[in-house]
Amino acid sequence: MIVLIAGPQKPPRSFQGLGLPYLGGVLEEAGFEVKICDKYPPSPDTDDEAVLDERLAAEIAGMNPSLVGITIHTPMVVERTRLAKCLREHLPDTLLVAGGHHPSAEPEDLLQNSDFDVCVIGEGEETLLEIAQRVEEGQGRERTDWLAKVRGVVYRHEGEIARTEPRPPVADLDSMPVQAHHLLGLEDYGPHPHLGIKSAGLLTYRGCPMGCVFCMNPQGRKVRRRSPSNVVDEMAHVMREFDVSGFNCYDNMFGLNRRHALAVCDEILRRKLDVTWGCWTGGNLVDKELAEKIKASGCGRVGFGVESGDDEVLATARPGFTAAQHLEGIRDLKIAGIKVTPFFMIGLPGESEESVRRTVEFAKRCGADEVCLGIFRPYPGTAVWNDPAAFGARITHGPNYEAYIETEKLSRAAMLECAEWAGEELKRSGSMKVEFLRLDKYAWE
Ligand code: B12
Ligand code: SF4
Repeated sequence: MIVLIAGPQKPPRSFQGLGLPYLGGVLEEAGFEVKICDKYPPSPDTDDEAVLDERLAAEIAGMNPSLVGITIHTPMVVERTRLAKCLREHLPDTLLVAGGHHPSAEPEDLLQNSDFDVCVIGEGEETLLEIAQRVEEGQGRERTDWLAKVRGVVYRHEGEIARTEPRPPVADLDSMPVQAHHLLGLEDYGPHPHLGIKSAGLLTYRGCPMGCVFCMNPQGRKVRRRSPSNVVDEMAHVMREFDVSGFNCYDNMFGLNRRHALAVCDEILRRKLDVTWGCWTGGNLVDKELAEKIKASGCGRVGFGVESGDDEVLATARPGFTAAQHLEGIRDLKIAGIKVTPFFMIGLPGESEESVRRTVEFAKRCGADEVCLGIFRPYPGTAVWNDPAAFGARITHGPNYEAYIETEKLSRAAMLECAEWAGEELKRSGSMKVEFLRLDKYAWE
């Protein structure tokens, strides 16, 4: 038995991650028995996550797994490390594997400061399968020299941390099995808050060549596309099997390859699939023709990564896009009748009072009914984290990868003031709903 853990979230859940269903699908296809845990065991007596971790670990120990894999996002590193400690106490001989954004960015540090045995770097399907097969053959955590032959891992070996050569990303996405949604318990996910209906995640391609300085993408830069028929086969299958009528497409940028995006929409239309879906894009990747096509194929909502309304900030942080292009993209989507939610970050390298004002002007001008504004939190593995000075910024580090950024023109205090002002100013304009997200509130500041 292999147990994979994401979250775990407390119900009600509505956004479903695709990482574990992909991993679960590949393991099941190879004959492994797999369980995905994405929620805590019911515990009406407590909300204390340390207690819940302990209960989850005891429950998993009862399954007697040969391997436990856990997804870790940077802001959750303390919680997942605590869960790994509980698991280690119950399962002294079980291989504990970490994967996802954080282990891909900071594997050495994670291994030095946790009970994990192995970090899988980047896309996990082929690497986890190989590890599972070796464990099945009898390899374990007491002697880890066998891991030297597994590409794409960092692992603990005789008191040292060792890294193997990188594994190339999955080349043929069409050959992958359908994600194991049945392991996720898709039945008890609630409606998607933006689409308003029960929906599943979807990827039509992987990889991103864009190189935004604030991004770390385990999929790497090489773009690999699924064939449109393979994408729509999966949509039809998931709708049939899981009583789902919507999809949240997590493609990094829908429309990055215009021909591919058009072909996916055409395939949905050709099969007359009655589906509602949402996606993410940016710049002018979606033009008038594509916007009309995605609307016709059921897309009701697009999250739009603008980030800044200032061209200088964009040139540093998000090369390849200008504010005018973002405006054009949003306009084409809106004209096609699609609900667009632009996302902005205050505090990217180069930010100043002036650039924040431009962002606010952009948000007012773009005609969105709803915008989402956040303060930029730097994450490990990104270009700006690795060398903030190269982008004219300073990063102050706290414990557990908590960090904030200052630019040449804005101190932390001034940045917070500007962000508050931006949020208030947009709310005052009265023309849109404003969501203000903060992932950078720290006790140590
Ligand atoms: C859907 C989603 C969610 C969902 C589901 C989360 C989940 N279980 O995956 C919800 C809404 C719950 C969520 C919440 C959060 N999320 Co989120 N989320 C996403 C989103 C949009 C898509 C994820 C996805 O399914 N990708 C597609 C799959 C195929 O890729 P993947 O998840 O990377 O998985 C692959 C590899 O990473 C690896 N892998 C992943 N896990 C594991 C585990 C093992 C054992 C192995 C071997 C390999 C492995 O193999 C997978 C297959 O190739 C991403 C953005 C993005 N485009 O990736 C953000 C993203 C992952 N989230 C992010 C963050 C910060 C969060 C939150 C911390 C936000 C918050 N404070 O609330 C929480 C934390 C959740 C938690 N409890 O742990 C960040 C992570 C940044 C970072 N450096 O860590 C991202 C990148 C968004 C961003 N750009 O800021 N999220
Ligand atoms: S933020 Fe999006 S567009 Fe930029 S590099 Fe990351 S995935 Fe690509």
